[in-house]
Amino acid sequence: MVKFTLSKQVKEAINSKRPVLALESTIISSGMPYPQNIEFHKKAEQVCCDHGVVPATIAIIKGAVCVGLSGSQAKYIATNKKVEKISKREIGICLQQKTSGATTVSSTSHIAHLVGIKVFSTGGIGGVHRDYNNSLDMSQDLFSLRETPLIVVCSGVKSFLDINKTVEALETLGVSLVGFQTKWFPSFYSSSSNIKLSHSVNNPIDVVNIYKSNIEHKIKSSLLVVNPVPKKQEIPASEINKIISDSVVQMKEKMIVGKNTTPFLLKEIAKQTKNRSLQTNIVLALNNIALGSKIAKEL
Ligand code: PSU
Ligand code: MN
Repeated sequence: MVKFTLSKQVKEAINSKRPVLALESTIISSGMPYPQNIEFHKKAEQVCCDHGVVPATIAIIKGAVCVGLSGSQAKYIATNKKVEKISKREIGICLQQKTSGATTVSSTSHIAHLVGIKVFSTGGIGGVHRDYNNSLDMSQDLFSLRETPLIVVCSGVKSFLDINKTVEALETLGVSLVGFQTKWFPSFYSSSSNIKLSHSVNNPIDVVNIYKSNIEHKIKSSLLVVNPVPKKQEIPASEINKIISDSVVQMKEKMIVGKNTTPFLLKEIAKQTKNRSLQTNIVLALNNIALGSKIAKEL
């Protein structure tokens, strides 16, 4: 029998069927620097509470799968350098070695599904990397979306990925994709890309109805809801693209590969934009948490 360490709040909410929203911890440990990461985490929990939803941040702490973190556990994830970025394939390894891991979209969705949580909000999912033809780097997030029946709310994929290939991969893998009040696939820092979506919805009820219908029809993949960053806080593609290409060059020079690429690029882009990208990242993630909370309540 799998053991989970559920916080008291999360346990009570799941038992009494009150709304819960899953949150990942890699965005805290390697997606943002300290202290902005812990401030973000506190705001994230506050947004959930304001909507009457219980936040369930997922992480592995010293060999225990935690769903819902205490203040000190969150601080540990936000500050301890020993905390590794753990994808789905590393859950067992982390548990056996009794180490600590911050969960990505793939591991967070897997664990959320196991404990019966149905809605998960994050910043941007992983996707197909720009040099996929050479590196074969395609995030495990895409495969977990194929295998896990959740509603996942995000702002698309970071524009340092290959957005076209990622959107194709989502279709190939059978992930249901809808834009929230948009007809365009968002590109994380920017509210739009030049990729037109086939479907969009205007309110949380529509999302819930599509999800319920998928479940009734035994569809096992996720429903991915893409929610653009508010226009006021976006960084237009024209401004961010040059910075992204420069950061990708840096990454290649430093020979950064595999799971270190995403954390490196997020950091490098934040440095080059003097933290403007970090502010945008925080705004869009909180916006996704607000929408995820509304959807969780509607369910
Ligand atoms: N998006 C962000 N910040 C992040 C990530 C995504 O805004 O920190 C993390 C997520 O946890 C996502 C992971 O699952 O990056 C993808 O990593 P990779 O490309 O190595 O699969
Ligand atoms: Mn990868």
